Amino acid sequence: MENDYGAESIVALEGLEPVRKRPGMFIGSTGISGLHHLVYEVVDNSIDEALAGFCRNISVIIRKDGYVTVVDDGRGIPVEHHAQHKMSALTVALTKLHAGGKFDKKSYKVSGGLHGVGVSVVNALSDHLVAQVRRNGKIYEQEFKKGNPLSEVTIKGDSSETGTTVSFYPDFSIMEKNEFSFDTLSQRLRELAFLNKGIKIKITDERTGKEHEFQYQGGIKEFVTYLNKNKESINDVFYLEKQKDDVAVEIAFQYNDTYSDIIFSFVNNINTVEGGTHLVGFKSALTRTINQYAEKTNIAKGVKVSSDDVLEGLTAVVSVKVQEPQFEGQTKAKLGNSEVKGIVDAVFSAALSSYLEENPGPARKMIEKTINAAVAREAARKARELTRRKGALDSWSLPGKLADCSEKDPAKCELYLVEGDSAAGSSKQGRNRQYQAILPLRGKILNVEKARLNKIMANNEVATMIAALGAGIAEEFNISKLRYHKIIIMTDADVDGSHITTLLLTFFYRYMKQLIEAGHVYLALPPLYKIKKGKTEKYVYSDEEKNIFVSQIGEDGVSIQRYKGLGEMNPEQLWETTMDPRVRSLKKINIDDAVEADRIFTILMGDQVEPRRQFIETHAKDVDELDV
Ligand code: 0RA
Repeated sequence: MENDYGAESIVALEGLEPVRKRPGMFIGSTGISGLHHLVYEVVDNSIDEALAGFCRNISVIIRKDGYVTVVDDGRGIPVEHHAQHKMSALTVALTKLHAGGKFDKKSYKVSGGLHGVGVSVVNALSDHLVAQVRRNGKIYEQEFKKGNPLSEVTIKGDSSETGTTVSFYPDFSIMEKNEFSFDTLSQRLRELAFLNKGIKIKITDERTGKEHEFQYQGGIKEFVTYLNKNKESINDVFYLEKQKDDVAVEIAFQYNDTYSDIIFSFVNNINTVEGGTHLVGFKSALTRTINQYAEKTNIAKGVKVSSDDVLEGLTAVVSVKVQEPQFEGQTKAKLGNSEVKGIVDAVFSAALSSYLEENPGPARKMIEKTINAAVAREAARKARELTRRKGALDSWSLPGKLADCSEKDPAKCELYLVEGDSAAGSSKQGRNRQYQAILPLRGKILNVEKARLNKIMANNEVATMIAALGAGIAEEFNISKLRYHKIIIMTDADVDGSHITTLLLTFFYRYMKQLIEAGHVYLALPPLYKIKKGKTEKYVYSDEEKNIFVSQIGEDGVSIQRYKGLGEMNPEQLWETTMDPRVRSLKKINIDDAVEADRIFTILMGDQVEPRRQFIETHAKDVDELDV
């Protein structure tokens, strides 16, 4: 069956019987989608007339009596005598298969529904159809029943306008249900209005009084704006329209701050849901051009952006118009023409690289977005690899540095992230092994080559931490796998300590945001002073507390020791002051803390020198040891 359905055999066909015999072959189905297809088929003819430059307005009316009417203000279907068929050209157009377009070889027929079969198919599947043509100052009309003329073409009156009106009532002995959907038709008409800029398309539902009118001077550029409407966008919409070797290429795209992509591709106004050569050309040009620019401007800093990375947050519409499209794939919705790949690639990469050159600001934002995607993806890969390398995260296969707890219920477990090996040693001895686990963090992780987050991820301690938490990272983060419900950052109360805290919070915020949102992250608050008098010892956590205590016991013979670092406390002291749930105080981190940490991190680690200088100046008194 599929083999009969070549262009040649259709051209050879004359009458409309085959359409009524095998409607599915011509309109896909006799169900609801086939029913809507009838409307699109008529509209497509009007769109063609518009693309030829002769029609500006198209109106679709769903009528109460079950008819659908399509009105356009094109030149009107020719009514003149057709020499070969010895009848009016209008009759030929409506009663012969594939007659449309044959009148006018110059016209660039690009639209046409999935099957592109013409208005005669609609006639064949209509119980009643009225075609009215306004042309030559006259109004002509011809009526049909199940595809057969009920009358000659007759002159009904005078008109100074031109155009075509087709009203049809589907033949429900063939079509299944009379259920024209306003929403379905409206959506496709909106799409057609985006795809064919400037054309005004109106749809009216006389059953309900609903009405939509679409007209987009910006074409698919406005389509992208529409698709990104409720999203935070990263750049203005890029737009390209160019013709090369008979292929018209139109591309619009814009990044938003989400992680998923929306790409619509079209060939001759048909949505190619299976993609094809035009989409391949688009994606490869996008990836290559972004990489080239990122490398040249040194924004990439060695990060290579993959084709997946450039898709993150991308909203794009790729529309091509091709003289002889070859459709392939399961649903014939994939473009096969191989030449189109090179054409789209060439025109798009040229235009995109000039755009990037000419708009360094937006270019930078776009590139950074894709680089962030690449970094996150790489981090996720490393975390996966690490997890795989360590085997399942059972206690015996956990990272060696981790002193795990014996409790298995995550809700009862705590993980202390401890700055420095000596403090980690004390806390390992002082802890309650039942439910407290200790992971040492080397003091200088923040300064790893002026750490960018991606480098930090490669840092062994951080990788170990990801493995110990057990919940993965970035888009693969799964909070239900979290092994500890309290993650407690324990650092010295000095500049290095607060840097490590900033780094960890930034890291959690960017790659494990849910951890913070769910309230799993805490700061340990070690004491600031130890006050000693005779045999009495007291740890205090603030200057106020210190002053109060000293004036209770009197100043004589009192020694006040300021703790410089956790390492100065012995295991018992660490337990008594900082880790024992009965006495310790913890600060629960909320998202605002994390946002602030992220901001500080960006200032400290970012490429912009000026804000960093300002930050350091402002905070000079607290950051005398700063090493950036
Ligand atoms: C063939 C030739 C010409 C116009 C059309 C078809 C035409 C078909 C439809 C179907 C719905 N609306 C339409 N509008 C135009 C051009 C004839 C000329 O040269 O004037």
